[in-house]
Amino acid sequence: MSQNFGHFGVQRDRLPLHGLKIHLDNDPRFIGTKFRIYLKHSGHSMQARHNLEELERIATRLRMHVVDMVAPSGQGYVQQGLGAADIFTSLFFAEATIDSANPTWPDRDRVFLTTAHNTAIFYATLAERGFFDTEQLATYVADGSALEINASERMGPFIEATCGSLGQGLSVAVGCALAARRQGRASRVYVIVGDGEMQEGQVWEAAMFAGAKGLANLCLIVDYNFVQCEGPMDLVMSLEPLTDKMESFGFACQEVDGNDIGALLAAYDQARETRGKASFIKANTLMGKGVASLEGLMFHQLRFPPEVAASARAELEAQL
Ligand SMILES: Cc1ncc(C[n+]2csc(CCOP(=O)(O)OP(=O)(O)O)c2C)c(N)n1
Ligand SMILES: [Mg+2]
Repeated sequence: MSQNFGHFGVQRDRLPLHGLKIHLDNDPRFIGTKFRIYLKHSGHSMQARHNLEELERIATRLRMHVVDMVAPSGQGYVQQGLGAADIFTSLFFAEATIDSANPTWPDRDRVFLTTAHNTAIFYATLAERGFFDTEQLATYVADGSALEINASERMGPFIEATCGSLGQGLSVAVGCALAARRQGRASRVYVIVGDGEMQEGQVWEAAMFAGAKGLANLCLIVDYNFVQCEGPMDLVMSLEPLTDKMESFGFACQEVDGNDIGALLAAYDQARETRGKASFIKANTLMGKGVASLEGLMFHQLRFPPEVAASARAELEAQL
């Protein structure tokens, strides 16, 4: 049976995920039953610390929110939200030092989502992390709602920058990283950029600056889901060899399975320990991750009829 999900797309069944699996049981950073003991900025109480299984449950909950939020409009950024849930979970619930009670705390880490259209997962994450009430998620993209399709600073100070115009967010983030370094702050700056967005010229200008200045407090993560508006990356305009390019710009590069929370955490660890260089993480994500019937369907905007949403919801719920 074939389901018509959208106006453009291909089934992604054989595209390789160049994932680097980390076997947590053998990883000295994890103890016993995969508990992550990790203290950053010595003794901060702001960081949510969870074990890996708990983080995976959080990611599933976030995916359920994505389904619930997009379902009423029958179309939207389902595939990107499901695919990026592990990046958001690992950053907001483990890596980034942020305080939902004090979102403008100057020494916080900054997390920028420059693909500002990927809001279902972004808002779900912020709400679950305590920045606003999860009940508000039900208003997503409704007329008059603060939860607009593109995240903007209008929503609150926890949105670090308005980034709907693709390509601009990294420049803002680089400026923040430079300012933090000049001010002697421990803050780190994390930036999630889209693979399609990486084609924007301004991204490379900002990357050149970050590389030249050795911004070691900057961690650029590309959500490499292989899709941009017009179709698969390789058919529109390939970025490859991306890590070689970023390396030549002065970045310390890693490539990970962006749906493996343990691998993402290990990559952040390595980035944090890197001296004198900005970090680049190519996080390969699978569109629709977590819902078998949607995995690998490469649609920029997925048509999402109620029956598909209901079965996706049930499938995710069973994973909790
Ligand atoms: C400068 C600019 N050009 C075009 C758009 C319209 N647009 C919104 S999303 C998108 C595709 C982005 O692809 P990608 O960065 O791979 O993000 P994904 O949806 O795959 O996460 C485009 C072209 C925009 N928002 N900004
Ligand atoms: Mg993409």
